[in-house]
Amino acid sequence: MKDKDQSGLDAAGVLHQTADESGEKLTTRQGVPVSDNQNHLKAGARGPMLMDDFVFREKLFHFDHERIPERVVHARGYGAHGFFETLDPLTDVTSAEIFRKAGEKTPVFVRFSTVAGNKGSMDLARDVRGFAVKFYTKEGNWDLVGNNIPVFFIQDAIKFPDLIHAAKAEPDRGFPQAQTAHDNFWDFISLTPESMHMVMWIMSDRTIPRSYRFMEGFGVHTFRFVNRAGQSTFVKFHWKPAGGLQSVLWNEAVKINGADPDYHRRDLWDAIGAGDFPEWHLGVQLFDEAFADEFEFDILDATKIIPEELVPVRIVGRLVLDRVVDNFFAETEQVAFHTANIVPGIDFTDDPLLQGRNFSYLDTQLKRLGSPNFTHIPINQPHCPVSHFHQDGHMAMRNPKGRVNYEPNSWGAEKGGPREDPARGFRSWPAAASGERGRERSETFADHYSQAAQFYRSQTPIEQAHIASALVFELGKCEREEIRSRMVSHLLNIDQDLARQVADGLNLGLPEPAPCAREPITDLPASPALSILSNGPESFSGRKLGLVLTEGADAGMVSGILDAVMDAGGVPVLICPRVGGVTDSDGTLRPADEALEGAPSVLFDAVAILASKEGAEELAGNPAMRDFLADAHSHKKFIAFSPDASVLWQAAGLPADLDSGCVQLNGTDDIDQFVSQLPKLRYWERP
Ligand code: HDE
Repeated sequence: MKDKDQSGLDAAGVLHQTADESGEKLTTRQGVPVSDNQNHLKAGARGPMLMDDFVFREKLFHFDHERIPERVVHARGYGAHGFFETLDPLTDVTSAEIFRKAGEKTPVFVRFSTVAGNKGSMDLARDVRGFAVKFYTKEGNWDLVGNNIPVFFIQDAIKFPDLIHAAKAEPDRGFPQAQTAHDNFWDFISLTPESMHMVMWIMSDRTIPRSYRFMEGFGVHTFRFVNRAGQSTFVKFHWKPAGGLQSVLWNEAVKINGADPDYHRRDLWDAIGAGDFPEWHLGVQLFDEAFADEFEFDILDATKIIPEELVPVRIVGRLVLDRVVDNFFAETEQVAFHTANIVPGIDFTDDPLLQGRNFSYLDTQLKRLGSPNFTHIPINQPHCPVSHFHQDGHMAMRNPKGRVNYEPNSWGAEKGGPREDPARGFRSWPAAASGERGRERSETFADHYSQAAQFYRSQTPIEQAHIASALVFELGKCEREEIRSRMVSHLLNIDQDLARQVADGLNLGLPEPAPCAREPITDLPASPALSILSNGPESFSGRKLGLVLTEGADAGMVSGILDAVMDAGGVPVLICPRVGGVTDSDGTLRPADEALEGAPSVLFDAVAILASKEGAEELAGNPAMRDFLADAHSHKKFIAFSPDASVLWQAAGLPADLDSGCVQLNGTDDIDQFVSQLPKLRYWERP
């Protein structure tokens, strides 16, 4: 990029141009042109360094300080820009500007993350995903700092450091990285019955999403809306992905982490780059004090949901991500979310988790970003006017102008600086607060199993089986048997069958059920909204087909399948034995997107293999191809193949009799038959 104005001088000869780090000439940070960026200043070509090499010292000094502390949780994340569009105004329940007018668009920045792993950990760890949204509204920044799971492990924020210590790497050995499959985590959890509902969610496929684009988000806590008349309504926030829900299988997750540790961030980057903008609907569950009083659970308890079947989710807007970051550090790393960033019309409740979060986020930003002036960093700056009397501090980019830096003052409206706005300034909802001071947990928080059981009952049998095997896997990694057994004692209060399966898988006898602080409610109705498989996509849109091609592949079939998949909204990825590509039967060069070795089938939602006779024989001898097919088959993917490619079945050790999820392409009708099945994503009937 060129300097905008080489001189930067105005008519009076005053320099106004600020450094924008985008000139053509290499300079120091002081703007001094650099003559040689390859060699430091020496006394003779083979001599010692000279101390007056300020160019070298400044360069190394800055490099030495490049790292800032990573987030203590949610360190690994990826962000993008976009907008929120109000579809259904909410003026009846909130005065928030953002919900005032249909069609109103508000800029947003969203950061998705895993929780436990460090910044360099892999994307497909079994973990909760953060779903943090910063709305740059006309009345200040509103941050909805949510997760992809609507409940949490603990009920009181004072337990958070213990939970996170237990989940992260064990302190003596510094591992395991980004996984909960170890003694410390399950020790803590098995001693914390309030976690049991969350345990069902984290052992489900919710924690191994196929893409950020295909997962839900939740504000988790009950918040408050306040309207212009000063009336309050409780609200829970939901993000619903337009592309439907989708997760990977555990065996895929393990392999994807090796094949592409950046699977989720690459997916977001690619989708936005291709103009296939990820989209979610914002839904709200609205309810009043009367509902709160009659609901079986406490609406302030973040380990509970309010089933959608009980309080429907009203869709009020849409979120579209349409721009990737220009600079990962400047935006994704430096963005600072805070639950206490709320705007007039939105307020907190006394949820004891939310109350604690309201302290933690500001505190952690100071440590991480190094100065209370992190609101001056562009990604954190509100897009509306900001005027106050805060001043100074490290890295202050802007200070109040003029003589007056206090309030009240008598300098008059013009010179005296900003004034309070009693009409529209933020006012806390005047909730009555009383009670004796004490460290207590409300009795209304005491039921830890009913909703865990409801969640389990709401899953399809396939999903229930995944929960059981995830528990067996995770607990199987615990060295101490009493921890495994203590967990099974909790499962007995959730579902007898599940407990038995897990005990069996762990080769354990059944323990006594854990004591219950309150007798569970056993007849809560199943909630279909909680299942991923019941809420999948309606089309193949945004999904990937891995298409393996060999030299001499049938040109008509290649074009036919590419067209059909793209018509279905899918993204075909051409995979060839070598990266340069192949020439099809018509002599057309088909450049490869990926070489076979680098594109295992776990990276795709469905696969197809179009091979000539010779090509198929060569593929049959390639271990990467045999794994490709065997994995696609065992992961229950839809598979299409040209007749010559049928030799691969035997090479991959697969049964000769094919189910209808495996389609031999003899003609274009077969392509249609194959593509029409793709929205189902997996052929679950395959054993
Ligand atoms: Fe957080 N959490 N959290 N959390 N959280 C942080 O703030 C904390 C909780 C969530 O992409 C930290 O800036 C406490 C629930 C997300 O930058 C920290 C408690 C939910 C992100 C913090 C919770 C979340 C964070 C670390 C228990 C879902 C990443 C870095 C009361 C509703 C935001 C930072 C991003 C990050 C504290 C529990 C979501 C330490 C004390 C529940 C998405 O302040």
